[in-house]
Amino acid sequence: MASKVFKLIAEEAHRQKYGLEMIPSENYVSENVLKALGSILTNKYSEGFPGRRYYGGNEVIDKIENYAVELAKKLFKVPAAFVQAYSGSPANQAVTMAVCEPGDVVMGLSLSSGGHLTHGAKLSFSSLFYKAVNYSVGEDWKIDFDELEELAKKHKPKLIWAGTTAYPFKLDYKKFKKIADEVGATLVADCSHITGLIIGGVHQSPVPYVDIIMTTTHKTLRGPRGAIILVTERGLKKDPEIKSKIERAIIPGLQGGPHNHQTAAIAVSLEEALKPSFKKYAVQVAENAKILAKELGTVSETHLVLLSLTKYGYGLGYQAQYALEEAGITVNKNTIPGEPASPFYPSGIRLGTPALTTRGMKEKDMVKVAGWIKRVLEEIKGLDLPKEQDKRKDFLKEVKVKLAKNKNLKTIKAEIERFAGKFPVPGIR
Ligand code: DSN
Repeated sequence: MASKVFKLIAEEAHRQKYGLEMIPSENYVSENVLKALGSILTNKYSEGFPGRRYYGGNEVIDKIENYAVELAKKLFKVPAAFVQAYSGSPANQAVTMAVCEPGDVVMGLSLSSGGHLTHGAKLSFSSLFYKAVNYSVGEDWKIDFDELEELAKKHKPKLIWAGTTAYPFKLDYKKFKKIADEVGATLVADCSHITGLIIGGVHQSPVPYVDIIMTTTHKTLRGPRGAIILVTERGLKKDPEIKSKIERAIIPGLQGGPHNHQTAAIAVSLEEALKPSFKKYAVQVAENAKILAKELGTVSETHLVLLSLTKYGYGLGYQAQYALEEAGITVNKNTIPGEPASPFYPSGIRLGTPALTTRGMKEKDMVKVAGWIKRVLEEIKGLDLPKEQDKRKDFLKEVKVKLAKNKNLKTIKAEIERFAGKFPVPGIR
């Protein structure tokens, strides 16, 4: 009897094909990436690095990892690359361990300004084991470099993160470099969200400005879940030991055997990212986001749109996420800078174009998508978050039930299914 899991995978495939995947950190990988990921390489243990493994039988695995490393170095034009980190958060942990001693100061963009948990957020290792200092965005939603400089001079960080997860503007690495140089900090770019855009030439490369780069491989880069750590010439000059420090942080510091099937799939996705067609894809991702943002009344210089819902009411992030999901559009609720409601019940949504662009959607399709989103958002008017904290949980439960019965959302869902079904998804028939 076939495993129950395959029935569930078929169910998820239907959702992925007939809905609009708009979480900006998600994408659809190619059939070849899927093949490598589902390969027999998962059977092998390979603690260590190529030529220096603890177990035997790693001749082929060594070739695969060396190939992935070479491709990463070529794609990003850097002298060193590491491909074993299981995903972005462990990779950031490895970088922090390589650069800092416990208790050292690390600085990153605050979570509520669009930063990442691992850049010094409360409850993350990055603030539990290190002294975290957060900088933020100003009223224009852009990074406040005056504040960043002031904080850096005061706290003398060992490491400064230049990276974001919910930030619709380009990053100015030159400004980060100036501040990092002033205080002697190691500058690390977390490009996870925008790596594809950097490869496509839409965003400037951080390579000339930073010491280390971390990128996940599954967002705009369109590979399997995973991460790559890169060291620049500047980084090697700053600390000639940095390569072995990163290796030691990965194993024995944090991980055991690498996921060889994942390494192979990363290599396949890097081969794809080196092709001219990938550049075209990345440019289209940004063009689509620009149009989508404009149609929704905001701006984007990236692959994502951070949409404030305050014009529709108070604390509507959850309600919008639920309503959009009922209509077949997947986004995530998100805080907006200066969040007027609460970090747990935020006032915005975050949505993006990488996955839709992979399916072949273009500007005219984004206008249609924005139209559906606006129609859905009309349905959450009047569903404002209660000001009384103890009423919020039950209120949102009731909202969910109500939205599941909403006829207008069902009509929109049927329209979206007809539309989305025409666009192919790799690996889904
Ligand atoms: N979860 C990722 C994102 O959605 O941006 C960050 O780790």
